[in-house]
Amino acid sequence: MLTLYQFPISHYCEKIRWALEYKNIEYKKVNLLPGLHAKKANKLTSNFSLPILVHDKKVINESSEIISYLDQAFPENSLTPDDQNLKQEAMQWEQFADEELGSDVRRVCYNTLLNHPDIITPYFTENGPWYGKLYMKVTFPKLSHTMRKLMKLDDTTVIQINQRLSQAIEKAHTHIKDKEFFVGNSFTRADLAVASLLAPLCKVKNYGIEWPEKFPEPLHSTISEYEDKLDWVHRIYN
Ligand SMILES: N[C@@H](CCC(=O)N[C@@H](CS)C(=O)NCC(=O)O)C(=O)O
Repeated sequence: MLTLYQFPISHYCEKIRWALEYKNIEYKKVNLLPGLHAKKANKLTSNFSLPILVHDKKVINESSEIISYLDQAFPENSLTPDDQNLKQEAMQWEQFADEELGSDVRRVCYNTLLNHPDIITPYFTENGPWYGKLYMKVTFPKLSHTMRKLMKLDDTTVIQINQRLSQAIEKAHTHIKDKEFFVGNSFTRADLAVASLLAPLCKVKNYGIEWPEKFPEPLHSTISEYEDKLDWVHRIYN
C-alpha cells in the first residue's frame, strides 16, 4: 500500500495526487497540519517538506523524485518519455515548474490568504487530525508570521515575486499556446508539473479542494491579469 503524506491545499502535493490517479495507483492520503507536519516529515525523511510518499518500507520526498520512483515501480502509464531527448526536455520543464512557478505561485497566494484565516483554516484542517481547528485558532498568528518569514513575503518582495511570476507564465504560455503537449506527442510529467503548479491560479476543478467563488484582493486582481495566459491549464487538466 502507498501512503501520501500531504497538505490538501499544496500544489506540489496535487502534482503527486494527479500522478497517482493518472497511473491508476491506489493510495491512502494522510493530511498533516501545517506547523505540526515538520515533526512527522522529519521523522520520515531528513527533510521537512511535503509531499512524502511511503511505499512498503521506502520513503520518497521531493515531487520529482516521487514521480521518477512511481514510473520505475509502476511502469504503466509512464509520465517519463522513453526517448532520451524527450525525457531530458520533460525533466527540464518539470524543473522549471518546480523552481520558477511553484514557489512564486505559493507566495502570491499566501500573501493574500494568510490575511484571511477564515478562508485558509478549512483548507489547512480538511480531513486532518480532530484537533486541527482548535490548533489553528491558537497558533494561526504565529504560523502565519513564520510562513511569511520563510517565504520572505513583504511589500517589496511581493512586487519582485509578481514580476518574476509574470515572466515565467509568459515563457510557459509562449511554448504551449499552439501545442497540445509541452514535450513530444503525449502527456508527460512536464504537462503534469506545469499545470499542477499553476492550478491554484486557475482554481481548476479536480484539484481535491473547493476553491472560493472569488479570492480576496489583491489575489483576485492578480489572477485576473494572468487569466488570458493560462486557459491552457484547464485544457491540460481535462
Ligand atoms: N521541491 C519540493 C517542494 C515541496 C514544498 O515546497 N512543499 C511545501 C508545501 S507546498 C511544504 O511542505 N512546506 C512546508 C515546509 O517546507 O516545511 C517538491 O517538489 O516536493
